[in-house]
Amino acid sequence: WTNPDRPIADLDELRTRARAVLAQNDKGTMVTAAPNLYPHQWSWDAAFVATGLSTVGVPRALAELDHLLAAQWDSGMIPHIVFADEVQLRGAGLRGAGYFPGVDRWRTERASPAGVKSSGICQPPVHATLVRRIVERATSRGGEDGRLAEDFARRTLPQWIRWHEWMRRARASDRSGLVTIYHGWESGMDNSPRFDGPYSRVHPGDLEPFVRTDTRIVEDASQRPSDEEYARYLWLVQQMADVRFDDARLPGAVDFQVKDVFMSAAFAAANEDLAVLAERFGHSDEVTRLREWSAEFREGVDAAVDPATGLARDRDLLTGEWISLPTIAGFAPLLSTADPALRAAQLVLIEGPEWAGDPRLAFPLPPSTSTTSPLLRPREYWRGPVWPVMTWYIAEAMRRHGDGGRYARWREASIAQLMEGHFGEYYEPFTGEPLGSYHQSWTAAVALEWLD
Ligand code: 2M8
Repeated sequence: WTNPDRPIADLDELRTRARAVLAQNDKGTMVTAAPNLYPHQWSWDAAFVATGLSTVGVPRALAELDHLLAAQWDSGMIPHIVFADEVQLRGAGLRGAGYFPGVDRWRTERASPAGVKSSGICQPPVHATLVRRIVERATSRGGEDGRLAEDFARRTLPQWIRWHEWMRRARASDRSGLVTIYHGWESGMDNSPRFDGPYSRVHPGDLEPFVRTDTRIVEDASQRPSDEEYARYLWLVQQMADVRFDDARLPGAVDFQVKDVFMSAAFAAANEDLAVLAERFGHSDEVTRLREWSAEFREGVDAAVDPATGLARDRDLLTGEWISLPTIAGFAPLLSTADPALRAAQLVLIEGPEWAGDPRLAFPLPPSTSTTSPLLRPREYWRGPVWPVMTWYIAEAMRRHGDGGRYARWREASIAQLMEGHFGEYYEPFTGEPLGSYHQSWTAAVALEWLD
């Protein structure tokens, strides 16, 4: 491939260029997830973006989270997309209408707060983990940044707690310690092979016609989901919109219902982080409940590990079957487990020859599907490429569990991957080619995290 974004010479330049990517994607009130492919605010992207921004300026990082929180539904759900204002986008030379499905397709006008345009589904609840990181970074610096972050934590804690309450109530009231998703988009790993079984049972009926726009931007369509996959994605949106995204009606209405083990592990970790924040910032009455949820989901994730493979499994709720496939989600326990033997076994696996230790890799980093699996598609979105944001999120969880050595090794490999200069959305594991969108915000954000 040709590299119009010339390679990066050193770490100072990496920092400067990563900051420039975020500055260019900053539309004032939101940093769009990517300049063209994703010209809106995405929920979990915003959390990663905010932590990256906090290395540059704490007020802007907090504003990003405030913008997301302003879209929180009455139910407590934080929607997966907050759509940018058309005028704002046009001013920045972008057309939000270029993203499909846009807000009209979601039919959420009654459920979203007044004046807010949002989708009607959620994404992984990584927010509390990253808010904790931002607050700890800012308060250790002290001064005005510290004060602002403390005020932010005090003011917004009730909202983050409502978000977690919603997740537990609407998606895991069965006490399985596993979160239900009604769309692959909720997992954030849209077309991962983990969802192939459940999606094979989704048969679009009378589907409103649609025209994709993503493949106009990522011109090599083989890097994106297929048209068949998109038809299923849109069918599920239609099914949910038809019941107005009413949490109580979704189980009776939607043809895709999966217990998502990675999201559950993110939730376990985030409940502990929220408990720490609640303890520190005047919500100590909430701490016990948050720690109970943390334990419930930690146990749910541990119990989902397949003894045969050592990887954690999702479960198809509609067939009752466990989904045992070698995807990055199988390493969910690295985010959450308190079992040292399970952690040790997973670390051996993830650095072994089927994952980051495969000698054919351009960089020793875990791809989204095992390199030795016949399911691997090295260029296709969540079916094989290496995602820098995943690399950092998992490495950061290792560091928090006291594994600074491994964090340092992954940091070195990830930085080496990013030096080619595109800030790709994802990377071909064997060649290091940047794929998907370029100048992806969360990729720039994790570069800044590595450098902090
Ligand atoms: C991707 O998903 C969106 C739908 O939500 C899309 O393909 O249109 C995923 O990688 C998701 O995890 C991410 O949050 C989003 C924006 O970066 O893009």
